Amino acid sequence: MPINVTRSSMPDYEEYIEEIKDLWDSRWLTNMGAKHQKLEKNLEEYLGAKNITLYTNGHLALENILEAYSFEKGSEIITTPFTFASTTNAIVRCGLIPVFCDIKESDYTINSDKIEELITDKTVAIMPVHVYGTMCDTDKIESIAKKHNLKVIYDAAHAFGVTYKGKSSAVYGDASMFSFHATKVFNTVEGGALCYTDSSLKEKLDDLKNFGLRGEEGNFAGGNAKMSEFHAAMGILNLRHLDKEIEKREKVALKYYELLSDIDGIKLLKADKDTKTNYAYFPVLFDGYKYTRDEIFGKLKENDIISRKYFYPITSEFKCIKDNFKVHKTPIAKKISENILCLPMYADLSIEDAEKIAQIILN
Ligand code: T4K
Repeated sequence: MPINVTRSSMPDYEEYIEEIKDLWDSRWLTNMGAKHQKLEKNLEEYLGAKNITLYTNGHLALENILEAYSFEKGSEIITTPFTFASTTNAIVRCGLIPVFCDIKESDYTINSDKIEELITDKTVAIMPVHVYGTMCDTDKIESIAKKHNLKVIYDAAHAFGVTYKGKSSAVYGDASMFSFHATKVFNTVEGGALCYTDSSLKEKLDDLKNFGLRGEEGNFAGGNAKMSEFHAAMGILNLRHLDKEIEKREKVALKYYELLSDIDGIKLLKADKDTKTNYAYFPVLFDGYKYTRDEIFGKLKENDIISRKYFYPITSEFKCIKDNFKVHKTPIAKKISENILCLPMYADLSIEDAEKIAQIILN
């Protein structure tokens, strides 16, 4: 069995069977059933979020929040190209224009010092990404947004369970999207959620994910992005075990830090003092190391260890983006993207395997 970049966390088989047993009595399998409601409530408590709406995946959650704000088509959203395709695609698929801002070399999140120069009279929102679970410069971003009357929608796909300055990642900005995909720290197989400050959006978001219907009335042409009861059941159980899973991830991270810190040409990402991280990913930057990122990737692969180049290339270099939009140069994002590698990181990764991975990189 290869060692993959991640491995889904799952509850015990018996625990899951016990949790879904009652679905065979109720035959209520989807459409905001009892488990959906329970998971929403449990998440609200866990995250300390004021409003939460569950989704079939994180991507549709992003599209729905953009739709919920009813931005005029052709409006501009300032965002980062150092992210998964989903962030940029959500903007484009909603008929909006992505405006790419460079990232910081220190933690790979959007460079808030470069946002203001990108604002035009068409700008309606900023969509930064808490990449790898590292929180963005929320104070600065939100003060710029306030000054220019813009929304802040965080792509918090990686930041579930992270706290920043003592508060949950879910409470920053106007809205945050979490991904509950199988590869995430907390998963519902596929799934996602929006947390948002404006309670009046609740009805709209509930309707957007349910064809735009309210009773018999079709108020607008919504889609279908509902989370099923089987997925919600997975979430209820995975949430129960989440803190333990994060503790186990921390042990793996500490081993990597021990073996790979202070090596010439290797840079590790470390949470700052204000952030309690979830150890979602373990990115390593090879900048002037004796081997390139691609050589390390290949060497690990020869040993059946599948690391990943998250996020290469930057999304602004995708054909569908560069052929259709004006793309600002983002040299830091480009450089990081060409030199970064995410090492295997998951709760059940053994310390021996983490040591083996580090030794391959060092030798
Ligand atoms: N914004 C950001 C910043 C994101 O990173 C993402 C998703 C989104 C938005 C959108 O959220 P979702 O709509 O997905 O909820 C994966 C995930 O599919 C994707 O969710 C994630 N980001 C992205 C960073 O990674 P791939 O194509 O790299 O996944 P894949 O299938 O190669 O899997 C990676 C490894 O994970 C496998 O080698 C083994 C392990 N794995 C995978 C699956 C599918 C498991 O252990 N279990 C599984 O079921 O995209």
